[in-house]
Amino acid sequence: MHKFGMVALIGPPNAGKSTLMNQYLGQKIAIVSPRPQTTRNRISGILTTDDAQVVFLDTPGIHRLRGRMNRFLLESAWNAMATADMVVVMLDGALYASKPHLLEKEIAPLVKPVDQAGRPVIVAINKADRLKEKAQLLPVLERAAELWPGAEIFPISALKGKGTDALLSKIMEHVPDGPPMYPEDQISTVPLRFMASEIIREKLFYHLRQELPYSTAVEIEAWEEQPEEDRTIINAVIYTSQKNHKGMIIGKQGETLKSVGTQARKEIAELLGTRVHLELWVKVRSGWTEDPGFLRALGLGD
Ligand SMILES: Nc1nc2c(ncn2[C@@H]2O[C@H](COP(=O)(O)OP(=O)(O)OP(=O)(O)O)[C@@H](O)[C@H]2O)c(=O)[nH]1
Ligand SMILES: [Mg+2]
Repeated sequence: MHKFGMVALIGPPNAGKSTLMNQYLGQKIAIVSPRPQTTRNRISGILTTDDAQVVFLDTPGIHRLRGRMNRFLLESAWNAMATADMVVVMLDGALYASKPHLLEKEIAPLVKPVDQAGRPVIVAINKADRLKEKAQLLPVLERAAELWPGAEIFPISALKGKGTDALLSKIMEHVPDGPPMYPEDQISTVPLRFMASEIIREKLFYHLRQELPYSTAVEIEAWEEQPEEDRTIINAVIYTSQKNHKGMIIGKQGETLKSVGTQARKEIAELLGTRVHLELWVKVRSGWTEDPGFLRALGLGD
């Protein structure tokens, strides 16, 4: 017998959803940062074993922010749940162990939609490695058990890969029978161009302070493969919605943009297995976070 199914990873921003998916796939498919609202698209990661194929759907963190882009982000998380055979709800256990009042606030927007989706639920309480005493997780475990009665609950560390095997075994129990949908060496349905733009966006999260990364979007403008040179030429535009952010993204004497470019180029080269020539431009595009056409061009929403 062979199994095939889709698993939606849902949870508040910064819970570790993308980290868990990368951990299962053994490589970075989804970008990760220490700041909330890193993921903006639904990103698939395909795990193929001898007798099963599981498609993880990583989703944007669920929050209550306003604005069109945020509505698009929520939409893609809810659509992932509707598509999936089951849902893994991920919570930052370490955060709620130290700040219990945040638990209710952060889970409030997701409880009802998860119930309404009517899919089997497993709860992963993440970042257990941050706690000296596992007992500190008890209040979080108890609340999760109240909210999702009957759901299996797993304390894990997505980062260190602790408890993740047990979680995967339980996920597999819920995966229906079915033939594989993808070739065994395919690891995502996300195109390489998009992955490259995400790598650039990730570097912006690490190099820019405060709200700056949230005003940015990255679009690949040109992509030329030159196999005889073992080289890929990529031109990318970093859009910002704020005029006064442009200079900060470029940095003094272009330093910030240069570091972003250097780090992104190295990682994109690893991804493509060729040398990469990366050119970055920064452009102001006022109001892009409210422009549905542009948001769709970035692949946001479904
Ligand atoms: N200590 C520790 N840190 C973790 C763990 N899992 C994730 N992190 C860190 O938590 C931060 C957020 O991780 P992400 O995987 O980007 O979280 P996310 O849920 O995808 O966040 P959004 O995309 O914003 O919704 C990163 O700095 C991760 O390295 C864990 O198990 N232990
Ligand atoms: Mg993420």
